[in-house]
Amino acid sequence: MNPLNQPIIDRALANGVALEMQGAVAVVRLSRPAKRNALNDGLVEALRDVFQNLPPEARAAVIHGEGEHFCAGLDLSELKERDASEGIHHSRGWHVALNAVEQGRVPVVAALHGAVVGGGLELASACHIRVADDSTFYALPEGTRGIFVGGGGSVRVPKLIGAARMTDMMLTGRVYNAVDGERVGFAQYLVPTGGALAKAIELASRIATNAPMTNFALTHALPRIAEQPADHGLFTEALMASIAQAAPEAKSRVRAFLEGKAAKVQKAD
Ligand code: 1HE
Repeated sequence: MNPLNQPIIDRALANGVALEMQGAVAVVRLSRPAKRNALNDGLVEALRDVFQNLPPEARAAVIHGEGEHFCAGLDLSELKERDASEGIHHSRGWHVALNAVEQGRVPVVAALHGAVVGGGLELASACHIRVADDSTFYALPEGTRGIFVGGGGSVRVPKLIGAARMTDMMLTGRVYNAVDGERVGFAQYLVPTGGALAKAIELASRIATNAPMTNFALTHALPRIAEQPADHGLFTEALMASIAQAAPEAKSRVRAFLEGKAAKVQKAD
């Protein structure tokens, strides 16, 4: 840990976000269980600060929630009488924090259980991989509370499940259970109740062994390429591919395979 970052990490903890290193994996915990990890302003700022100041040794991160739920979304007790201008800045503050998760230095795996609702689902959607256990449920109660998503949900959630399903969730209050949530694309992994954190750490530990340039390409280049017109995307892909291939780590990994020293791709179970 860079000692200069310690005051930032201590302040984040006071605001409900704990950071612990497990090898090269930064394990970030939403730690406000009495309020179901509802995201108040202090907690959103703490998330931003932690992801902007991860220790240099971090090569991947996991985010999970303490208690019975991942996250109950926006802290509704802070939903004051904001005017339009204040509302814009509040939403933009969430965007900065969740961009710090999505566009930070390392891939982030979310370990989900219980409620993943409202802003909690927006946070989960900003992660690169989602592991859900059987207790997980997904909802966007903003629709029934007379508000709209403001933490990037209208950009990120349709990328996972499509705009039609998100519209349905918000218009009708539909809640997806863990099995259907994996089927529609919220989570890439579904594990028995209580198993999400261990699985997420296992995946993050594996991700941490990738060449850093590969992880960068997947978290920073791929999302942009996917949104570019095909011709621009192919051009960007060629640039990214050449940069990744040129890295000494790529050359040594390819050489190891050709010399029979690296693992083959195994048939899936
Ligand atoms: C809260 C919040 C919260 C719980 N803000 N205090 N999000 C929602 O509309 C979801 C609201 N929460 C719930 O539906 C339920 O709390 C849960 C399904 C998540 C969990 O139920 P349960 O039975 O385990 O807990 P609980 O008894 O409802 O809540 C425990 C305490 O947490 C209680 O406070 P207490 O002082 O009475 O003990 C609750 O009031 C409190 N609590 N959730 C404030 N969300 C950037 S825009 C994003 C917009 C949104 O996210 S809107 C969706 C908001």
